[in-house]
Amino acid sequence: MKDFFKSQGIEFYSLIPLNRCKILKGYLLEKNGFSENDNAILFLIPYRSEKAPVNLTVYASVPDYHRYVENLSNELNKYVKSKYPHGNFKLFADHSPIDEVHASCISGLGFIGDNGLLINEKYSSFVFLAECVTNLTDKELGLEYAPTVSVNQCLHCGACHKACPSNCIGENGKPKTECLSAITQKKGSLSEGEIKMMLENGSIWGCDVCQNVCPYTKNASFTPIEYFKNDVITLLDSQLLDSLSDEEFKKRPFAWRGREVIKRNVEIYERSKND
Ligand code: B12
Ligand code: SF4
Ligand code: SF4
Repeated sequence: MKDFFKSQGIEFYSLIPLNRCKILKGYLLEKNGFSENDNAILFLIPYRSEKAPVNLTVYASVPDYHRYVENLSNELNKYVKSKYPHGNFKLFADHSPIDEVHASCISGLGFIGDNGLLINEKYSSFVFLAECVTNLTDKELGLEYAPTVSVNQCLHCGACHKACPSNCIGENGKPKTECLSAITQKKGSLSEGEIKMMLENGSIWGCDVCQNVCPYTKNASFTPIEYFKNDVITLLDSQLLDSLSDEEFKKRPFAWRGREVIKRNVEIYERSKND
């Protein structure tokens, strides 16, 4: 498996038994023929492009990572077919059976910041988290289980807490349903307060405030993965949005909500520029 990750340019990966993970959607394991006695190889997908977005978050400006994982899954299937004919492998990301932040942390791939995100020493939190679930053992995979290592820690500097526009961070933080990221993705109409918050924080899809202010982001590396370097949208306006064919639209991270929600946000943004 080391060869596979190397061939795909994936630098950070680590094996852990699933029974150490927090299971969020157990049915995804059962549906794919796995149990909690199987293993997961957690890995990081750095995605921050050098082209800084103007009115989107970094994750919304690059092509959709779910598609990247789909392509990777095809590559994995080709690889394991001859090497491990009796193995069962399945890649997950986001729509996943486990709490990925917790699992990546206990795999030693980074630490959990006060902003709730997995922070990696090289890429900061601008990494998507994914995992390859398999019924094969550590020996068969040629991997060792992650040791309980201590990696760098959150500085508890308070920068994310202070900057969070929704007051979601910290012991008395509001629930994550009030996170600006969730608000920008909500269907229906937004309240005046929500609109103000979205415009003040510069992104019409998602929120990067607690990542941008984190000291670990200052010297973080950009993505080495070609998929996230090309086809980056830095400014999304109505003209660009309307010009995207259905096929092109489907490649964007905001597509899963349909055109209406992102169109609403683009219109709010444009109205504010004209005022
Ligand atoms: C639902 C969801 C959201 C919701 C709600 C977030 C939430 N935390 O509930 C919304 C829409 C708000 C959201 C926003 C974002 N999300 Co989101 N989200 C998810 C999703 C699908 C499930 C999260 C979940 O329900 N976890 C379970 C609950 C119980 O977790 P929790 O309350 O946050 O806390 C748990 C852990 O964080 C951990 N934990 C927390 N603190 C500590 C401390 C210690 C010491 C330890 C050991 C553990 C620990 O234990 C807690 C209990 O299990 C995950 C993918 C996944 N399958 O995990 C992505 C995920 C967390 N999101 C991701 C991203 C990128 C984002 C955004 C940055 C996107 C953006 N730019 O707008 C923002 C960031 C918001 C933030 N600061 O958290 C990435 C995070 C990557 C990373 N480096 O950590 C994930 C992992 C998706 C992926 N596959 O890459 N998200
Ligand atoms: S993503 Fe934005 S709103 Fe959500 S916790 Fe981070 S700073 Fe707060
Ligand atoms: S901004 Fe400071 S407190 Fe917040 S996650 Fe980064 S190091 Fe931790």
